[in-house]
Amino acid sequence: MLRNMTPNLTRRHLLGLGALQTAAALGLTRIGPAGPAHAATASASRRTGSADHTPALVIGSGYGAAVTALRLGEAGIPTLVLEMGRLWDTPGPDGKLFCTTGSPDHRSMWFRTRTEAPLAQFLWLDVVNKDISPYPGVLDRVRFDSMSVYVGRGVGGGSLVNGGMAVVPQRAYFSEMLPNVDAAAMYDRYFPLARRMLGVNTVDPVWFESTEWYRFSRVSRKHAANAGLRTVFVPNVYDFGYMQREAAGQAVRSALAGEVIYGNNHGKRSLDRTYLAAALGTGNVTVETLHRARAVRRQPDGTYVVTADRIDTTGKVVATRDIGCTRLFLGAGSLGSTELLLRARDSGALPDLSEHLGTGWGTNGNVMTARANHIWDTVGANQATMPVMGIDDWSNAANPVFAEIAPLPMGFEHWISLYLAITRNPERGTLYYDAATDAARLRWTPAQSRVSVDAARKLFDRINLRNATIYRYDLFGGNKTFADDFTYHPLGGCVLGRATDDHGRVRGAPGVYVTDGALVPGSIGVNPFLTITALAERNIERVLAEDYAR
Ligand code: FAE
Repeated sequence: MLRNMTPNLTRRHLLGLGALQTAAALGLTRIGPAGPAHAATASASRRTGSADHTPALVIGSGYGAAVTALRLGEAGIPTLVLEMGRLWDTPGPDGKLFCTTGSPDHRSMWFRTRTEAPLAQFLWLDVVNKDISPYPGVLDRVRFDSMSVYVGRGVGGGSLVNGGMAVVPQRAYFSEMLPNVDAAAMYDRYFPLARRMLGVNTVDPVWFESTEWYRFSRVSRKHAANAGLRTVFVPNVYDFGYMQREAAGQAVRSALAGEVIYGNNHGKRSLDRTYLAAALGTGNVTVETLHRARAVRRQPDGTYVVTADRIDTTGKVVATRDIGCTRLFLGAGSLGSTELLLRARDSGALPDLSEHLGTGWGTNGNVMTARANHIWDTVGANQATMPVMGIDDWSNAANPVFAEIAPLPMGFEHWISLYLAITRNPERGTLYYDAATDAARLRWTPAQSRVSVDAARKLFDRINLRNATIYRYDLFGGNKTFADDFTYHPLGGCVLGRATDDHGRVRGAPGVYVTDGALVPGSIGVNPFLTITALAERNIERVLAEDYAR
């Protein structure tokens, strides 16, 4: 079954979508250009004559990885993509690919016995989380001592679980964070390219003003305006034409049925329907799912070998494979790519990797908060899950904050205004390799999160004061008014120009590249996936032009 498709699919997308669809139906872990029935002879190994070597190996299938796989495939380079999660294209017994947020089941989270939703409580009661059976579910919460990180797992990475907001960062801040990147090229070429490829669109402002589904945004806009604050529409990759049909009762509901963090069954242009479908359509790209890359080593001839564990749906390792590659592209996300390189450096496999590896990690200043509205300021029982508006106070030099107006769709009126604030937090953490657990750990303290809370508090104190409202204490556990112990936006660890060169080439390992959010130094001021996509486009274009021309 194909989820509803993007309006401007090319023949290449359709070929790729067909391969994804058939692979899922057959329950295969290998999805290749020739279709899954021919998986054993899929292109990457066929062309090199060896089942264990591929010219290009991409780890992960999120934004950076998907861009890289497509451009390598278009250039005619046989490419293998390894993804630790599953392909989300097979309906469960309920006929749906993904479970709902309200009734999560095994599909919701990555090998858990209970869900770990960001909003743990309502009226101090643990009514949100549910017991589930362990399974390679689509959302993971990676826990470190004072910070946990939400990430997507599956073909498409974070695009499967995120809120779809596709925001171009403020140019001055982009240049401050990434001074060695030519901003003109990014803003003239790569951001527009990324927007087009991802299918970015904007809610119809006329419909927005009248629909019950965005009443919660309009109420928050009014309260922001009362405090003299500006709001802006935020573009998204959710198909708003589809959403309007949902509202009219003409299409199966997804964003209007509470679906988001555990996946959208319809409407969202996730990477499996954009970049990855196009990549498979080139005929040169193969995806292997349920494969977790664990180790990287260099061969005497300068090629690399990646050791990967193949797991089954119980999490058991059913095979361990060594896959050789001429070039290795890491797209396992900020945590995944950094961990692979830290392990390789500190275990002695790639001893020349940079001392900057693991540094420059940040939460993008994420902090969540909620306000209690007056009884007459109803936010609506019906709320769309895709945010479309933000309070934009980033130009306030004294306290820059960009706060997305977030939905809280509970199916009844609760008078809560929820926000995910992105603050300009200069604090940076460090990821390091812990040999005892063979995993990356994070040095990050509660004091470092407090910087984000202080900035968000200044903005929301102002809104509360002008509207005579208060914070909610019952949602985040421990009577907290700010959720400062998790992030949706992990960034950094292999920062561009430090652990890599200015185009993602890993220092100390020629032929290895970082393609994902690990390149961005901890903060970008807006939701990050558009920046990650555009940077990946820029970097792979240069790598194809220079490194493959040699
Ligand atoms: P990412 O998308 O995380 O992909 C990495 C992939 O690599 C995943 O599929 C992993 O399973 C896989 N992987 C990791 N380790 C391995 C390994 N060892 N072997 C094989 N595979 C591996 O990387 N951002 C926005 O811009 N707008 C939003 O509205 C937004 N909302 C969000 C909401 C939620 C709930 C979450 C969790 C995130 C949200 N984000 C949002 C963040 C966004 O999804 C994230 O920045 C990008 O997905 C990061 O892209 P990367 O390419 O870095």
